[in-house]
Amino acid sequence: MKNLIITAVAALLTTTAAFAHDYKVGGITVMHPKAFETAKTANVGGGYMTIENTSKTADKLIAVRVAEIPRTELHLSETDANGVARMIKQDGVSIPAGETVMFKPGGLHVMFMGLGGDPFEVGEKIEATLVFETAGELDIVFNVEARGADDHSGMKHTGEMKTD
Ligand SMILES: [Cu+2]
Repeated sequence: MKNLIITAVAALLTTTAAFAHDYKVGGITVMHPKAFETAKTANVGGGYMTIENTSKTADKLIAVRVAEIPRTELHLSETDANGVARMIKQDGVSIPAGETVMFKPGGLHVMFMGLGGDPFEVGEKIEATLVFETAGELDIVFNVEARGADDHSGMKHTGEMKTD
């Protein structure tokens, strides 16, 4: 009977952790990493998440590695004075001490590049490793979700054009 209770508690904890979809390393917490489904012909997809730094030391996200995708970059979407939107490659993204940084459509995002012919599908999981300057490496999973109204995949993508 005792074993049965322990099993039930373990199952409950596992379920809760999976639902929360958060990841921690040092003072860094990464919340709800997600990506949107992409069209069959899309060559790029965006990754979004919230990163909180509860430590007293500034940190910096310097790379995102994904084994199955040719290249992954950190991008910032900006709209200039003429209303033209473009994406600018970032060498790293600072996560100041005690602050929370949001990666979201129209702003900072992870750019998965070179998808060619292998689109993201709803329910798919993208295993990735985030590399922080101070906290080190953190394995996370981006859940692929249905495309939102605020998706930016139709935007002009200068980073992609430069590198192709
Ligand atoms: Cu981008």
